[in-house]
Amino acid sequence: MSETIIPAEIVEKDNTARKPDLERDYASLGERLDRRGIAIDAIRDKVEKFAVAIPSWGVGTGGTRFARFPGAGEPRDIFDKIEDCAVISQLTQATPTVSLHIPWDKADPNRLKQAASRFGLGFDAMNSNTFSDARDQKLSYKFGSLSHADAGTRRQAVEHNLECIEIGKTLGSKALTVWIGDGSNFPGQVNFAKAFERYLDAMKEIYAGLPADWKLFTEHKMYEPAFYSTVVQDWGTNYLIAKELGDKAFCLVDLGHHAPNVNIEMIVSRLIQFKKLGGFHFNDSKYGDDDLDAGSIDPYRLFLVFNELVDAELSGAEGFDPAHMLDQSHNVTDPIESLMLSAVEVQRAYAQALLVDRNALEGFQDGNDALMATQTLKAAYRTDVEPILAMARLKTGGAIDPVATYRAAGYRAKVAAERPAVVGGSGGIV
Ligand SMILES: [Mn+2]
Repeated sequence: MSETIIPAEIVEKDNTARKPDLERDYASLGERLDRRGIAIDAIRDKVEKFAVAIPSWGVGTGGTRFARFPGAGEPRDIFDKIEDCAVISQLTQATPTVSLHIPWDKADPNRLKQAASRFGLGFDAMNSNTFSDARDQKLSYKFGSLSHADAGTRRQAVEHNLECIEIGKTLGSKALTVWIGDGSNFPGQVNFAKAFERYLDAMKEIYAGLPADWKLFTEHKMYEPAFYSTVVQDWGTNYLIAKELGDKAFCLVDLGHHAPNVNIEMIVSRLIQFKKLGGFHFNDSKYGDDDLDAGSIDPYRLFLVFNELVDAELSGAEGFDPAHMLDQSHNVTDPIESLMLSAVEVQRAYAQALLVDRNALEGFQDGNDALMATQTLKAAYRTDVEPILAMARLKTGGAIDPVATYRAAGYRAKVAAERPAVVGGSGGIV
């Protein structure tokens, strides 16, 4: 039995007060879904099994290029971060793993493993960092890392990724995510082809160090920190990388790493079709890579992404097993609250996508009935699945209303007293 941070009686008290209403809402929704030929318990069972990883860096307050306004009781180190992740997991029962970032979270791997297993947490993908310089680093990444013109700098970046794999092996991680800041700020600054060639050569060395049962994820990003070109610019480049490297290499889709209005759900479909979808970094955006909370701006787009994922799941697409992680920046909210609600938003999109009448949709598609095809998606999207999500949490020991329970527990005030404010601190969103 793993330890819980929020006292069980507080969760129990809030759940007891909310349970009668939830049961009525669940029964009512069940009846309506039944009329559509959907068994509510089957949807709830799937939701219960759905998991999304929490990035260790997400529990700290984020910032912008202008400023960072630290919140109270911010985690001081990776062990505090693991405790915050344990709270999110306890109340939502949707986030059983933590994704570490090296070197930000560097610590004795055995101690890390012990700290996480205390709360029943596991480790998701390892994230390397060659987009900023660590304190004791020999060569700078100011002008790139895996694509750097200097062989010594590339070697150092490769070694760092291999070290991340080594740490991950001890932790029980099964994937390495590589995101690089490499690119250029001026036309002519780098030779596109040569830089990409150097990147591919370096990635091949990392890939060679990957254990047989691991996956390698590469993440594309169209701009920032480089503002004219980036080496891993778009999903096409990302696909080429995964294709060049081999069967263990997959593309990671960060929802914020595209130009505005890009049809991300179609990219997802393409990557599934060609067996290269590795997984997601969920967040939302309005103007660019805003790193806002998942589902906060355009929940319909999140639903449409899940519509593709559920389509693949139900059709038994070969090798389909995407990783889910949140990757967002919490600048004005309590990160724990944002992450809990974001995990729920991702679950919500999944549950809604499960409600799509796929036989009817196929018929409308074949019959060129555009209006009814799109209405079929809307019918699923418009369904308020909150009772399903809440019931899944209640059944698995979570909170019916995670934010209400979290606030009732006074966790933030408690850790604010224990954790003195850190000056500076690491931020960073990849
Ligand atoms: Mn990301």
